[in-house]
Amino acid sequence: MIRRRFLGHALGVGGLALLPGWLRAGEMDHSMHDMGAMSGMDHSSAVQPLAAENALPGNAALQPLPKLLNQGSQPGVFKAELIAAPVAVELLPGQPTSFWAYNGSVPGPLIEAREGDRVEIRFINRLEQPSTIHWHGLPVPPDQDGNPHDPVAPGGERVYRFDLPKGSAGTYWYHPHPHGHTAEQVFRGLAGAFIVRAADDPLDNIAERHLLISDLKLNADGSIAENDANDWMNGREGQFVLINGQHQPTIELKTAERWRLWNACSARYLKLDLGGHSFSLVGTDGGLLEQPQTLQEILLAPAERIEIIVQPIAQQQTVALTALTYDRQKMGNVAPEQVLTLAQVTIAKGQPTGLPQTLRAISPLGKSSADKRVVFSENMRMENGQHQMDFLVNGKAFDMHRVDMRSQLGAVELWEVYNDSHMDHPFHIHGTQFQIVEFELDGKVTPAAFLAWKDTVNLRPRETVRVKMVQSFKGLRMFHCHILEHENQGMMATLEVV
Ligand SMILES: [Cu+2]
Repeated sequence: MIRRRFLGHALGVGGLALLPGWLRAGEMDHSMHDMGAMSGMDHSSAVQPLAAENALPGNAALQPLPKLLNQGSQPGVFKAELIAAPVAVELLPGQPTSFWAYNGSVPGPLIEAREGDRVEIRFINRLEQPSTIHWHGLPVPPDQDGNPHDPVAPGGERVYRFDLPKGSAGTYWYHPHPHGHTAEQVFRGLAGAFIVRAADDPLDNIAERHLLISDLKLNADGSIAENDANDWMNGREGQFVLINGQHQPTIELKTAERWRLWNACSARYLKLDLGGHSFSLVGTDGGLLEQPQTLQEILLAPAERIEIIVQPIAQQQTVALTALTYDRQKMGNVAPEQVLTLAQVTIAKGQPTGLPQTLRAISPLGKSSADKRVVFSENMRMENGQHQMDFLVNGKAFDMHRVDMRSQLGAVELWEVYNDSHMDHPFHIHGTQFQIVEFELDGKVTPAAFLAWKDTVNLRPRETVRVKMVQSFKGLRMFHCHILEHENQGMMATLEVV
């Protein structure tokens, strides 16, 4: 019934029960596809038993992300095709899992382009739902940025075109953003990494490794679990956390390495720890910091990215890369947080590589010409005798046909975002990078520790963050909570840049 091509196997990399990015599969036939295409908004779906937590093996060497090949022949143009379609992958023996994938790969292929490049990606939608591609974090014109207003119909296609300006080098990603289907399309496998490189990268002498972290909620029969009521309330977390599609892989670090990490989970927070070893934070969502920052752990909220330098140590040691417990104040009767092992890392004995004191200059955004206030809130109400949660921005659920705010093209604005709820929510805005000015919680104001470019920032319950930003294209921009179940249920609003 299911045709499969295991390219990874042909390349001599074994282990069918893994889900590495290089493992591609043929399309599924339609009967399976229809089963997988049930609406993710159905809160009353029959609950199936989940696969056991030891059902996926680990301990295979971490594979690099597959790359999207540039099919363009002109210098300075990155031209390629992304096809969203169902694929079947055998994670559990004899029980194939139907993912939705870009070019048959979970996660999708890595796009690597350079500052100054023009990007032209033909997107072909072979799903049975409308979809779009949103270029998360990149300064892409609104009509090219996969807004829910611009769906690509099932069976349809379009070309996304945009330029990568100087200064845009950084660690981005791409994922669907259609109205009402974003959470489901991402948790079924549609997300990929996008790196923009600078001509003059001060760290380009250091070997690079990519860790795209995603989350998988798998039923015992191999199907991807539907969201249950708890997932819709707190955001979905699976029993498996994957790196580049692999469960608990191994990493061998022989010399200093520059790691780019993506939190591509729907809702899981990752408080990353490397066996207590310190590392240098060198970049955030929108590229390099001014100076490296030495850290021992860092919280990566959904959609955030970082670049870190991991160095050899005095004696070789194997340590776990873990997600430490972090209480994001989930509601209801939920399991206590647990430390999660993400990977085993063998760090070689050796001398650390010196890092430049200055990575680049970041100019602080100047005086704001307009102030905006955004309030995230939740509201519990009864509907047909059942509890129903609303997730709101400034008291309203998302309406695609309403403009919620307007900004002037090119104006520096100060945005005050307040989380008036009991749960953490990560704030994300499209089309630009912002600078965090300060946080405020319980009357205590904490200035940002250093200048950095960000497009996503976490808010604790009752916390305020103040950020400065500029929008550089006219048109509609979305801003929303990046717990995708919350976004899906209305914690999103529309900014019109005029
Ligand atoms: Cu949220």
